[in-house]
Amino acid sequence: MSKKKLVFSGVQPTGNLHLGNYLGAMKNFVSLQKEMECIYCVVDLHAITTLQKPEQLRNNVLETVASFLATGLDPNKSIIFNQSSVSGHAELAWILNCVSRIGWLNRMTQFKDKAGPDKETASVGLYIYPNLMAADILLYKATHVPVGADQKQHLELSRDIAQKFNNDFNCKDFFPLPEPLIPKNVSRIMSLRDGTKKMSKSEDSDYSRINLKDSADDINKKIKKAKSDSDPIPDNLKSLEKKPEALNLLNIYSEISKMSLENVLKEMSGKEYSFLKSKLTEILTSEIIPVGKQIKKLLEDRPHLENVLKKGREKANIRAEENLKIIREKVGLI
Ligand code: AQP
Repeated sequence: MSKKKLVFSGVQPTGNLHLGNYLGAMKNFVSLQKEMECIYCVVDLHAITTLQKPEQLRNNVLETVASFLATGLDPNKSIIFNQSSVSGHAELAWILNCVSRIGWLNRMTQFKDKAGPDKETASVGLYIYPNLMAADILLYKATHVPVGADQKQHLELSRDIAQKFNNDFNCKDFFPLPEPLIPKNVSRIMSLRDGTKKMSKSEDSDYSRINLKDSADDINKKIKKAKSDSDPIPDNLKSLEKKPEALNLLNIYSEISKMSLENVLKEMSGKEYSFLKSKLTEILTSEIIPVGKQIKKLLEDRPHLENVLKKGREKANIRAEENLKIIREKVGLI
């Protein structure tokens, strides 16, 4: 088995990328690119597990590529492409559908959250989405997967599927068991309106999230309106246990200012949340506005973005085909 480290991760082109995607995943993508070989994928097949408008989906794919580049991914260092353009993802997903167990999928909490109370009407694709995610990773025999904490359970399933394939087809160590790389402090950025829910693109209220393309005025308004607490900022974490919205704002500030949460509390204890909010607006504006401007600029040159995808697809496809050839043999497919 090759011991070489290889990173794989994906982002769904389902609309405006937000601060959760940025802090939970994309910043990590950029720092990993300096240390390891990386493959970053715009996972359009995952996006269609819920109905998408075709024209909008095409635009969202390019916007996700623009966001990758704007946050610092370099197509000369990392492979950047869209999932549906490498058919091996769908082929391996089918093979892994036959390895994965219904009982394993039944435990996936994200399906329960996304399908809502009437899960009978959810698409089959949404239900088997974690098998496709396993295929995305295993197709390249990736060893490390940078994701937010919401994806931890899916990563564990990918490991189970890899292990079962290796056992079923008597090929110990064929698929590496991929390890999640989850940022320690900002593993889950929460909604600005409800600190018990993760910040998400599909949440109805735009006030629940900071989008990468938000204007300074949007950021200011959203942070002003964000839920916090009427008590002053405490000097210890314990007092924040039942105050998820306040904790979330402090966490975001701590991450972007690169100060530990303890030091943030030391600096701010006794002050009102309006003080934190003005500091947070300032720091978010200086971090996010340049990214948003760069996304908009990149979107003016669609041929460039299409070319990035084309080059990435060519590189990804070579690797995928090499691995698939062996996988087909192992399974007995001619
Ligand atoms: N709130 C979050 N905090 C930390 N990390 C997050 N991620 C997403 N939301 C947060 C991480 O971003 C990467 C890309 O996620 P995705 O867009 O592919 O899918 P998602 O997790 O389903 O994101 P959303 O915003 O919730 O999308 P919708 O609303 O379309 O379902 C992943 O690594 C994820 O962990």
